Amino acid sequence: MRIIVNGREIEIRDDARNVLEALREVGIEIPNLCYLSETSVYGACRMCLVEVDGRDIVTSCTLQPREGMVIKTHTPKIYEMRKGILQLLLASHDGECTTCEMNGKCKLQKYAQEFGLTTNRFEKISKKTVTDTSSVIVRDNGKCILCGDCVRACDEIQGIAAIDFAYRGFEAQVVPSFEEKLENTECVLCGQCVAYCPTGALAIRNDVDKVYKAIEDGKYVIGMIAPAVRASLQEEFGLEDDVATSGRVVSLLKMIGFKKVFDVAFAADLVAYEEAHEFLERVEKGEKLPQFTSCCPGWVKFAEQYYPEYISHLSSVKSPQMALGAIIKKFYSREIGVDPKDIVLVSIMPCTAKKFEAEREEFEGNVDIVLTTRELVKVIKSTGIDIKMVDPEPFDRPYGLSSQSGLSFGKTGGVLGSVVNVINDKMSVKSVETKQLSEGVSLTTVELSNGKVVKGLAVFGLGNARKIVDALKNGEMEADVVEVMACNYGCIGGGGQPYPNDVRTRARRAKILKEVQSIDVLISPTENFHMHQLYEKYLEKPLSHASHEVIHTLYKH
Ligand code: HC1
Ligand code: SF4
Repeated sequence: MRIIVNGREIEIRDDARNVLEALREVGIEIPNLCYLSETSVYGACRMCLVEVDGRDIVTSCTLQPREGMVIKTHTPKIYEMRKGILQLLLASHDGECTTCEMNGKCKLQKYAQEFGLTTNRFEKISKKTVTDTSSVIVRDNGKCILCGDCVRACDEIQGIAAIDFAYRGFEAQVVPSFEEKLENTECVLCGQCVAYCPTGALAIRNDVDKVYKAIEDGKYVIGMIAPAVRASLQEEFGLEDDVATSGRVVSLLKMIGFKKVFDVAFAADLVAYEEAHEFLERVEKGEKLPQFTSCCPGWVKFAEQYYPEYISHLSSVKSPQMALGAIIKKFYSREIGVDPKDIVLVSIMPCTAKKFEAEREEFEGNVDIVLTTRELVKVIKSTGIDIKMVDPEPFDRPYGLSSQSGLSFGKTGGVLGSVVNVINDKMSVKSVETKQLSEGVSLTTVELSNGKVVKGLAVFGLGNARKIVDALKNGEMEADVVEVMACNYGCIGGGGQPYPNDVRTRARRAKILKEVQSIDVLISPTENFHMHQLYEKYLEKPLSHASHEVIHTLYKH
């Protein structure tokens, strides 16, 4: 379809959702504060105004494009209107930018700069707002512009609706149910509301100071880095295609006092190996099927809340984060002769719910501090060291080796694919076929040589998970093993990843992770010889007593 935009003829997609989306795709970003391409259109902020056919001024997010339409995106009148909207928002905004998590990334701040708002024609009004700094997710409604992005992300993408608008008019605010602490509501701490918040009204608790305190106290500080972190960190340092960023981080963390840095992808190999054996045992016994993955803590809390009948179906293998933590504290401490109490284990994750996971009673003492990718960025930037100039160093042994499968945990389908790879190594497999059923749901069919078929589903987004689990419950769908990741596209879209966390950025992260994987010579978890050494030394074999004691758990809720 062709339309005329600012006097130029432009070709746009025929089935574009609206003018805002159509123009975004051809490089014209119309200012907006409440538009999310993955949720319903809200039309609240009124920033995305355009002039149509020389007459009406309307919101482009609600405007359907049609052939020959004549649009102006930036007239003097629209410029003034947008300025007025921004001034009104700023009049009731706390304006505490220097201490805001979103400083430099905030859309309101960006537009205030771009529209030259050094003064405000409206008087500053202070309103009573809620702040809660006690949770993993920190809320500061003084910065909220009531765009509703968080509300729609939680309701429409995650299918939870743990937060919503309360009160009316000037008193309106976004609050959790019954104004409780988020942890005490149905919130699963996935952080997707934070990822979509355009200002800093929602942020993640910052635990960086705890790391420096541990170093200062002379603790034996060990770092461990999640697979998805190496797909996103580059964005903050102009290193877009760098496959060695995690190696540079290993080196930098050593410079500031970390004694060792291990790879969580090593533990991902171990978890997949163990989970595959657990699955085959369940098939043999004909119990607790389908088996659900349990490495995503947001999904685990979701399953506990809404599907208690399936808790026993969750894999009892701890997540790679908690499994590696337990191994380091239990076995590695002996090897280095350090009391586990003197080890401080710092896990670096793309995920906000991982902070919550580390605080769960089931995993007490396994991991001490969890930093998100964004917190790691702060650590790196605050050193003043140019990460581009740092020579990459390999992860430390014995927990530094991983396969392509272990790395693939960082994006949707990775856990399922790794489990399938282990099954493939153990039994004779005739064919493996994966097909996309819908956005966020794929089906992998494994045909064994004995004629049996294993069906695996990979699901991302908890709204999708609810649909799939309901379908499994009602017998409308069948599966033997199900991977669920709470965030869009899996951990690469985690709530602790750098801003923005949009569709385009996630696609780029998936590509980088693939490139990082491609330089790995090991393909399947079974090939990870350091994992086998761990079995020889301590764990004996998959599902052994020792393995159950250290890297399995029982979800009690
Ligand atoms: Fe994930 Fe996992 S893949 S959950 O997304 O199983 O956070 O990256 O570290 O534990 O390995 C996150 C990522 C991560 C665990 C692994
Ligand atoms: Fe909803 Fe996730 Fe935000 Fe909790 S963290 S309010 S579940 S989007």
